[in-house]
Amino acid sequence: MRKGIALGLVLLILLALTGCTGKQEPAGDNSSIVVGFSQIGSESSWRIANTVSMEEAAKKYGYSLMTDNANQKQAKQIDAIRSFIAYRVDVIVFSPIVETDWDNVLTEAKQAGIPVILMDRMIDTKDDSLYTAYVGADFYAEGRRAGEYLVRKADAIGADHLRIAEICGTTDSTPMRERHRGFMDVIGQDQERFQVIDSMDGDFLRTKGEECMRELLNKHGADGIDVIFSHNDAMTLGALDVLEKENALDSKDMIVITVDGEKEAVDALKAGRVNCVVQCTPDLGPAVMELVGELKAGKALLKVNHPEEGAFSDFDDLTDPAVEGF
Ligand code: GZL
Repeated sequence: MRKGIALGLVLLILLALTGCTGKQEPAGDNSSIVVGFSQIGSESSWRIANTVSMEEAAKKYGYSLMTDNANQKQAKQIDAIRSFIAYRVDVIVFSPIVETDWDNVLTEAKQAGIPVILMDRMIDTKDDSLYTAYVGADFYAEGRRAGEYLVRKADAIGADHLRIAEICGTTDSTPMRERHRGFMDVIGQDQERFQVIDSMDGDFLRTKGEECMRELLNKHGADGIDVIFSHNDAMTLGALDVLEKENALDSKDMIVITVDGEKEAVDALKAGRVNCVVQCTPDLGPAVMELVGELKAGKALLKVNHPEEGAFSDFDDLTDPAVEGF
């Protein structure tokens, strides 16, 4: 009898020392909760602000955040997700650079019992059990807001035919596909009045926005373009640099519509260089970390979680302090 008690005591002490008493539920200390985060890169001010949002929110919740920067390469994101699986993180969060080719690695995460939260962009999959929730913009609504602004502007200036040049984000990314679709669903109602004369891939990069604008001016001339619809501020600011360097706006006004809402773009709106800024908030960290907490508490998550967003334009009182960028 005595030997049995002694053996049990030794076992208990060993288990306590090695922590093998099963998963410790965090009692106020959340540092045991590890979040693996695969970020696309740092291609724009939006992306940089988004990374800061995730890091600050993880710190506020007390979670350990393992961040990997994929430098715009899907293969690096897949490698990062596999390393998170090997490390056995509690939750994987990632922003898919493009929508396709995620099923294999997300099946591995599912088989490992690690929940996945999509942040910012969606994936194209037939099996939506591969992710637990999506936190990010309704890009289709953003595209519609851009189109609705243009219709309002055309009415205000009495334009009956506007030639539109589109500078697109990363091909096959959710924001590129859905901003385009939403915009076209609005302006496509009146194809006489609104004609998209060209659409180029600027990959959400300021440098490529410059390249696209130079090519558009070479192909169509400033007099051949009435509207620029650019899928993010970085490309828009690059395009504006070229328009101003080429003095292309001396001969005419161009209607410029951009998406994101970074400070430099809102300042350009206030300075009359841009006509409409559709908001896309990068501050998704708090919503993501809230869902991590709910997951760990065993709660069911809402599958799709959109932030509140709007738009600023030259129809607004731009002296209103609410008109500000991130
Ligand atoms: C949108 C985000 C896009 C931004 C770009 O949620 O995915 O990627 O619009 C960023 O600025 O590069």
